[in-house]
Amino acid sequence: MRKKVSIIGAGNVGATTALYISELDIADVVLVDVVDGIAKGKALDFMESSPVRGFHVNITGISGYDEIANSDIVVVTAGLARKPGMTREDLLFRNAEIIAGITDQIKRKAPNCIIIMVTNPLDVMAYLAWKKSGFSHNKVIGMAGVLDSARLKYFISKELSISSKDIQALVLGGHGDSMVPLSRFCTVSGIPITKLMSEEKVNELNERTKNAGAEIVEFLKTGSAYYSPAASVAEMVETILKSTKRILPCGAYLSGEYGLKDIYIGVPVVLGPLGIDRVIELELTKEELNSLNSSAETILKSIKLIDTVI
Ligand code: TXD
Repeated sequence: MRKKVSIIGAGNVGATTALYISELDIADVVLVDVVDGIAKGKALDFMESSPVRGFHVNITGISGYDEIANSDIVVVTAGLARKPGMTREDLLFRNAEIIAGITDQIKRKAPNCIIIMVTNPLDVMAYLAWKKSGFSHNKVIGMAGVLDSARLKYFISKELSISSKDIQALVLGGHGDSMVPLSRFCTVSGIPITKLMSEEKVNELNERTKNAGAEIVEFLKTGSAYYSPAASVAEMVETILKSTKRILPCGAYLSGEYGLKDIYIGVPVVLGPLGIDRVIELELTKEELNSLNSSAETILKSIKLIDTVI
């Protein structure tokens, strides 16, 4: 029996994730979108590329939830983007309603799956999905750290004119302005990054990483990044399905680690076949811990705001 990954939301991130996962040839993919025909049309289009691209898994597109039954993983990318005149809080409420509804469906139709949350505001939506689903917290995971770290790795590779393959970079905290890139843990083939570039350059690349999402939005005007987010989701899916137990930065539930409780936030975890195997707790400096705490404060504030939906 092939593994099954369902993706809720067949927009930019959802559809591209479906494509990357299919090309890995590791799981059948079910693509769901509330807009009738979108998922079906894209799925059929992908399948028609299979003879050329050489994958054998099946991609199905639907507008209901029956087909997500028995999914090993459900990736949630559905939601709204901020429109002109809409505040971040408006967006928070609208997406919270959408995610609450979707989580209900997941709970009913795929009660044994692992949920990977992608919708923004990421850490808050991951918390909401965990709470609403009643799943154990190791089975609800947020995707952000893999993307943020990938962006930092790319900037470092460009700066040093070297392969990004040998770069290890770690970004913690919430997904957004408050993320915490940890240059102390950033290495190139074991060489600390600070031995290869000046502190100013490190800071500059950290800042660019924090603004990387906004940098893309500024170019695209009508949407946000999707190739790199989708690639990051696919990496998490592959890690889970192949049981490789890699350490990846993910949105994880904390119950005391880093001095934080009852929150989802980006930290390094061992990602196993059952979801988050364990959270890796690093010893942080006072300054790093302060940044993580202020990131956590922002997330906790938003969680409080959607109390009624939860
Ligand atoms: O690092 C990260 N976590 C992120 C998060 C990186 C990139 C994008 N990030 C967030 O993902 C972004 O802020 C959004 O909240 C989601 C999805 O972004 P995307 O760019 O894919 O948005 P689109 O193209 O607008 O697609 C959203 C789709 C669209 O087709 C809607 O019709 C659908 O979601 N949608 C739904 N599908 C199913 N069920 C419901 N209820 C629903 N509501 C909307």
